[in-house]
Amino acid sequence: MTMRIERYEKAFLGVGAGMLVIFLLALGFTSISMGINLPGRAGEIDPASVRAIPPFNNPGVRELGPGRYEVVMVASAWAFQPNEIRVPAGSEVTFMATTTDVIHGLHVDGTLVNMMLIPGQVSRNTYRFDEPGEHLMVCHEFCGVGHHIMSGKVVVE
Ligand SMILES: [Cu+2]
Repeated sequence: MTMRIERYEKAFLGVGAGMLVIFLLALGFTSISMGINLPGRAGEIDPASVRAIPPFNNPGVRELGPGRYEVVMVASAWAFQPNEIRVPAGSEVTFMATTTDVIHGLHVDGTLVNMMLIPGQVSRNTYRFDEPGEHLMVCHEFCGVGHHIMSGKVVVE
């Protein structure tokens, strides 16, 4: 009886260890081969004075160089500023975003841009928009009664 319990215990530990190895390989594969990474923590900022601190005092889309753009974005209940972003197809776009009040999310549909915007933190993520089209941009962290209207779009021309 004792032997049997030990054998199952050992098998169960083996399953646990095997799953750990599989998950670590999946993590390595997605981050190295597929380029899926956590958005970077690009810095800290005083959430009360976001609108006075560059570059967030002037949100918008800027061209950094040929085919390279930066979107400086301020989220607040319940809007993104800017809420419409236009870039040419093939552009590499770096999103720099923060929030002035509560936690918001920034998800650009159909892309790998999916960040949390946390008061006091600057979030950064870069994505290449190869195909022309429109991407819905939504807040995916419940942020109050206007959460469902907090949206915008990225237009790839
Ligand atoms: Cu929200």
